[in-house]
Amino acid sequence: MSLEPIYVTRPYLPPLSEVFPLLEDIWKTRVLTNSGPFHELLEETLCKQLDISNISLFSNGTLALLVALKSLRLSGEVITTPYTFIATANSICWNGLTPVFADIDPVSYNLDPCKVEQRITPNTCAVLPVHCYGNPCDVDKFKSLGENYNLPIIYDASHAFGVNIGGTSLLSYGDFATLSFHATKVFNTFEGGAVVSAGLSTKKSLDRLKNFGFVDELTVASNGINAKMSEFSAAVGLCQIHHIESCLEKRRRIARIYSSQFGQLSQVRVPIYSTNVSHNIAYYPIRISSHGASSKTRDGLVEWMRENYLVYARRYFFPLIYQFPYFSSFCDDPTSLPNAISAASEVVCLPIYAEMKEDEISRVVDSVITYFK
Ligand code: T4K
Repeated sequence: MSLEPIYVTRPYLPPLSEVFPLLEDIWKTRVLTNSGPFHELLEETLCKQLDISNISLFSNGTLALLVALKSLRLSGEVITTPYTFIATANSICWNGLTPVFADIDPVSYNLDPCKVEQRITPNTCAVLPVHCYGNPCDVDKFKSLGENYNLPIIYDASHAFGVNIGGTSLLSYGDFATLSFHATKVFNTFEGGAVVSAGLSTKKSLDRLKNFGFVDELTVASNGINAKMSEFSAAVGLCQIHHIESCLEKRRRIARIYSSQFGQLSQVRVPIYSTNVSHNIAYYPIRISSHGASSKTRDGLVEWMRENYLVYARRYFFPLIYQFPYFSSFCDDPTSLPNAISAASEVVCLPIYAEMKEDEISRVVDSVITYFK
């Protein structure tokens, strides 16, 4: 019997029987977009679910980030991480801003606030950390940094849906926290995203910006864009939300299995999960140390898994942002980024998703263990 491939993720989909009634409503009312009833209900539902006060839905996570930055009317340099998905840096450049890369912490893979501080100059206008893999940044240090230097902190929280720290939503930190609801995320609306903002007036300004800048039918007050979420995506989101807790629990269970199996391999470092944080296990990154005499490497493992087990683990995040040709001119000194450079060459994300079957979990486990035998 031929093996089915196992990909790094597989989107959760609610039962179609739960989606159909909402689609029937859309077909009946013909309200397809422009802040329709499902859009409004999803905003309300997410505020309750995520324990936040203000959320604005977007058509994807990239536009959420782009518009959040735009709303601050910034000019100058934004300090960010080189160890992220390309959309983080793209959104900075699309705003006519200059990305400046600071190094990450070698354990959390998140932007290191001390390294950020070293890169602050009079040109710095904001800091954009990413809660990488859903692991919280050092939010207290970033808060002090923002206050001390009078800089807005915009979190790219694309991976951090549903994460709490000390019982508080991680999304409540920063001037903004942006989310992605892409198919590959813990919570998906096919394509989608959101911005969590601290105050209602900020939310209103984001809502105007994502709707061409319209204040009312006859007034355009800002250089807006179309970044609205459709009623279809909002309806899908409303159906997903009922299943999110069970999806998160299933992910945590798989992470426990992986950690117990791979924790014994001397060359493999498994993620460290803090008891103070309710993790969403958006990704399961392992780190393959390339020190010593072993010929086993991260890239060797990725190839082994693909060739022998049809398991498609992914090298998130390799290459680093400044290693893409367009961004190379934004990094004058790669030697200042040693932690990011070694993470990019040693980390691989293993397949993890709520509906992973037992034989799929076993196949991933076997594929890693046999490589290191
Ligand atoms: N900031 C950060 C930190 C991000 O990670 C992202 C997105 C963003 C901002 C921007 O948010 P969005 O604008 O995307 O909402 C994926 C995603 O496309 C991207 O959303 C995500 N980060 C990034 C980390 O990963 P790829 O190129 O790895 O996706 P792809 O198409 O190779 O998908 C991975 C696997 O998932 C496939 O092998 C199979 C499975 N899959 C994928 C899709 C799209 C499915 O089973 N069904 C699907 O529909 O970028």
